[in-house]
Amino acid sequence: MQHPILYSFRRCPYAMRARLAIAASGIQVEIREIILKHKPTHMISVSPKGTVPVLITTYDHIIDESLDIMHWALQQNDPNDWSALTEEQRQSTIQLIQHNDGPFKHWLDKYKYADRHPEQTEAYYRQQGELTLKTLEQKLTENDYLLGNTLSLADIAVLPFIRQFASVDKVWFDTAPYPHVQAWLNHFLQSDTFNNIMAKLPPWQENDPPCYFPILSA
Ligand SMILES: N[C@@H](CCC(=O)N[C@@H](CS)C(=O)NCC(=O)O)C(=O)O
Repeated sequence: MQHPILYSFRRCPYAMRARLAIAASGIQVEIREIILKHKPTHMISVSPKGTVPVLITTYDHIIDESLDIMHWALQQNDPNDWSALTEEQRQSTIQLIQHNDGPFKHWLDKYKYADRHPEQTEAYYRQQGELTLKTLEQKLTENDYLLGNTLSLADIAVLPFIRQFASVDKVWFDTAPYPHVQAWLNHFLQSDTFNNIMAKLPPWQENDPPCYFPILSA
């Protein structure tokens, strides 16, 4: 194996955070875009839990949790110092990510698919998510990014989920009273960092020639 293999899904926020870290590290992987309803047999055989992202390293080691993939990439090369954190920042990062992947993701899914959860209204689910937006707004009032004045692992891990929350009702989000969250998200969405990991790829099929990520500029 010359390159690690990354099973990914373009719009998945977990896969996005993994691709962001891999791209930042400069490690080149063979990327395999999947369709969630038709997961490749090989992916399931190496990671039966069936979620993306899945990374198979060159030593045939399987990493199938997005945060572990981020750490794997940044431990090898972290030119932006995204994971150069003080102990206090490290603790804040853990808290922010645990909250994001736990309660916030729970309400995000309900808000996104409110029609499948008629026990409460869409507005109720959004209000639960807004509790998180309020916390982030407070942090971003103090600093440009979640942990200070530079982008770090915490922003990279959380931003793809805030993007998803914002996209449920963009008109509402753009006029909601969270100007610092809006600016933080918009800055990220317009960045090369984000756009470089969002290139569209056809779904991978066995016998396809390898497709590499990130795409190296000439
Ligand atoms: N804890 C996992 C969660 C990954 C996850 O849930 N990914 C979603 C896509 S966004 C998935 O693959 N879901 C399986 C499915 O929809 O079949 C991680 O951090 O990597």
